[in-house]
Amino acid sequence: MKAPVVALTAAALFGAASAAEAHFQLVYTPEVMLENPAEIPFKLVFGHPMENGHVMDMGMPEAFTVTFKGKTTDLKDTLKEITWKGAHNDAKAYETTYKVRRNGDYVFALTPAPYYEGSEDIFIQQIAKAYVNKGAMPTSWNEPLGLATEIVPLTKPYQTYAGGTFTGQLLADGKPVAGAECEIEYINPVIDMDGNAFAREASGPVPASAIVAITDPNGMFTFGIPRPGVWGFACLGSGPDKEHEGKELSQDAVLWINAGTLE
Ligand SMILES: [Cu+2]
Repeated sequence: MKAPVVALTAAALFGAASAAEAHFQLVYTPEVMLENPAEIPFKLVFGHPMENGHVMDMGMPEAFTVTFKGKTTDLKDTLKEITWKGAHNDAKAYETTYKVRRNGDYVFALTPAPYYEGSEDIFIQQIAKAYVNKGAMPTSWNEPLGLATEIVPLTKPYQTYAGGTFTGQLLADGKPVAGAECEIEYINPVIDMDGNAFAREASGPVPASAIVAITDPNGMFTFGIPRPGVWGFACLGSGPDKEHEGKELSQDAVLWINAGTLE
């Protein structure tokens, strides 16, 4: 009779932890500024990257696209289900690869299936964007994609710096969203691309509570980037859809940026 007790304890722990930890929908590829044509790998994982907390099962995403010079290509059929090994548990995630050939900005956008969060009795859907550039030639990184909700970068997202800042504008149905809470995290554990895993030990510091910025009347927020790495912004509940299967839906906008050093 020991196993059920252990399972219950783990669930209780995760429930308690998820109140303090922020969920982030990862759209991760290790190299975001390419010099040469390359087939780049993507891992789509739903987790708690700063605390290296538990990972959550993803359903088949509603959409995964890449937009290059105004043309959007559907990549959903290329997605493969994988098992992602978190520091504390395993979860269903997805992977794919994409061939980058031409110079310019590639904007990847994921609309995941709504995720049921039992501890809050709500659904969460984090519509997430990530950027890759080839040839150091900017093309469209500062243009909105027209997603239900999205963060539009006003700082080049694949090339920001620790000690510098990042500014974004939060939109829903193309209009600025004022007063939204945006949680901010970085990916703390090392990502094992071949092993589909977060490293068990996360080396970086974890703040005592969530880092948060509130959007101004024009939907803008600015964040001073304290350390290099991959930083994520999750603006909560900004999307137009508020309900899924009769329950509350938090339709969030997520954006990933890459911060280096300039020394
Ligand atoms: Cu959580």
